[in-house]
Amino acid sequence: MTLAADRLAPMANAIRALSMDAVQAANSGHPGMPMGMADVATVLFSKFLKFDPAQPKWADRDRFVLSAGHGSMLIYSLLHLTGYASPTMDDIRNFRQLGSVCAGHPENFLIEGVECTTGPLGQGLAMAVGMAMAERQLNATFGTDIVDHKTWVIAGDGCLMEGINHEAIGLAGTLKLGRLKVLWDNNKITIDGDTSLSTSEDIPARYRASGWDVFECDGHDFADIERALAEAAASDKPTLVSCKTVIGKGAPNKQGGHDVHGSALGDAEVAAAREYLGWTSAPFEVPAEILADWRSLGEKGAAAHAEWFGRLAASDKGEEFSRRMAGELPETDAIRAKLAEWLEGDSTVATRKASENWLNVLAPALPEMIGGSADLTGSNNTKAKCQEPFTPDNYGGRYVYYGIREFGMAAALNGMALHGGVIPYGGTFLIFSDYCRNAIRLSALQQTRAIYVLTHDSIGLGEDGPTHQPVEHVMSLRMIPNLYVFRPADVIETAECWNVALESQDTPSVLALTRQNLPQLRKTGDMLSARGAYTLRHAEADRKVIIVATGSEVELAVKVRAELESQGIGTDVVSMPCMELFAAQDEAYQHEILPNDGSILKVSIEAGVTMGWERYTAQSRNGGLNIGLDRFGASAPAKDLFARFGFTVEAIVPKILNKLSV
Ligand SMILES: Cc1ncc(C[n+]2csc(CCOP(=O)(O)OP(=O)(O)O)c2C)c(N)n1
Ligand SMILES: [Mg+2]
Repeated sequence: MTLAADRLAPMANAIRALSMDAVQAANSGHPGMPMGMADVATVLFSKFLKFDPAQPKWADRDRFVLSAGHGSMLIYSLLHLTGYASPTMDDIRNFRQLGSVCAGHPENFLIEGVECTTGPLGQGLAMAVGMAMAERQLNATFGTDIVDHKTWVIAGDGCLMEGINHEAIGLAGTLKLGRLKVLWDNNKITIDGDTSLSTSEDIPARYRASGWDVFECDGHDFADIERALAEAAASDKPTLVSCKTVIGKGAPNKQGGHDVHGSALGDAEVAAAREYLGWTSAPFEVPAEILADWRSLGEKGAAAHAEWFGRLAASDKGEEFSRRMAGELPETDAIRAKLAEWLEGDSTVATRKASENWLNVLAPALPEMIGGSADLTGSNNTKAKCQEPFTPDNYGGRYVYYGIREFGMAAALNGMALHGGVIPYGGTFLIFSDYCRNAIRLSALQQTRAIYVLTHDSIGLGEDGPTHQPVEHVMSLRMIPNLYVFRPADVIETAECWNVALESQDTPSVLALTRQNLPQLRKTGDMLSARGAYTLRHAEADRKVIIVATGSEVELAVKVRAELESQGIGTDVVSMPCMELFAAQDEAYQHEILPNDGSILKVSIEAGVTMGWERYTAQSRNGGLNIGLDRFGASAPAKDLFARFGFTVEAIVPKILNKLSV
């Protein structure tokens, strides 16, 4: 059914009423954006968006991203009004309160109909690029019968002003993501005031220059909105629709000003808005006929969903598609067999190279893996032989050339993972994890299986010097909750860490990998890295010392141990490729590896900041010892740097002996 324009205005006013009342009840939140975009959103949901409220996770639904996440009441209103089970009216009543799924900003892990967590401006749109990429990849793989949907975004001035916007739209334009449609809430207002205070950019020109189509509409004229959205939908280019709106539209004394952006309207203005809009219902009540119009939209979606399901059931690719969308890995013995074979080998390689070698095992077995790099393919070793480039001419490709767009890449990984059906990974230098850090944080918060291949992980990269040498990065990434930070020590641990990363559906991973070669240290054991830490070498003499090390410093720890043992000092070496996984083990296991025994000296060795290592060494003889690098590195060959900064047997053994003797 199609709703006539005179039915749309009350529907939009329902959004306005719920938004202003919820913000008023919470005395906190952002009424301006939902009220300003209510008309555009109503046209989008009633005439264009493909969705089925009864099945929020329908694989072929259009994706809707509220990039301007501060306007969260817009999406909560839309989901409730169209008949999604969540949020309920009670949730909306309790907007921003403990226990309500209607959090301050939309959270994908609280409400099924929320595609991604937004609020950090710019990232919603950049994640939408990843969603649109996943859609094309799966379309190429499974066909239009099964995968054929758009990604719609509502973005504000802030989303377009953020630097990541440049990266995101450049990538989308180059990849010709024609199913990506961005509706710009062009209200010329941000928090501080008029946008002219801070920007004079010709945004349509910038988008056009990036390969986008641009249309414009009066964001409060239903017919004009419908015309512009129809033009956008018909375009085969990624498309921006500049929707000229009035922030806070409907609040007669406050609309159009920046005060309406982010604070409750106040009782008097809420009453004035009711009058102005002709809205006579009590707070959190929607007249039955208006609600019925909203609910009628779901029926259309249910029918489309049912037809789609018929096509899926009839397809010989249906089962594989469903497996991928469920995020389950295929049954394969090849990977396990290969790891057993590797254990018998004796491979001296950089862990970045080990990662590449392992990718050449994984990628053929897991067709859902989509790799890429931010212009460091040859350094990150991220491309498997079987992966063809993902290009506008070949969306079936599985390797993305992201260009020098670390933040955009990281957000795209999130978008792809959230879309589902693909397992994305992307590479850059570990030092540039700072460039994408907030997207890594959002991977963790959103519980996406995004995998970051971050190479050149310490001063061991050598000559590029301190601008390129991570010092604080590994430890600072460990501070992000729900993120696995892996620093494998050799070829075996690298493969194991990859396996754990792939099996972790709700946790993103960072693989911190070396530039320099490392010897194979392990010949036995099955997936020991999955426990986060394990005893790699047991003391032969009476145990007095336990050395805990990660990555390239495990080799050094093994050499230090040999020297200590030769002096009769029994020493364990614990390799700790993943602190978070070790912390998740039961206490018995943790105490077996690192006993709470004050007679044993615990020593950490890691070529990075020592802060944080006390957790594992302080319960120890004489307070333990932390060998690390609490300063910037320098430009020189790696061997000279390790010597200069004390990462040698000669420098470390006396320190340990000294600690043992005091
Ligand atoms: C990365 C980031 N920086 C700053 C903020 C804080 N912030 C939230 S909304 C906003 C203004 C955004 O302006 P606009 O997108 O035009 O939204 P409008 O005021 O029109 O609703 C700012 C600065 C944020 N959420 N994310
Ligand atoms: Mg604005």
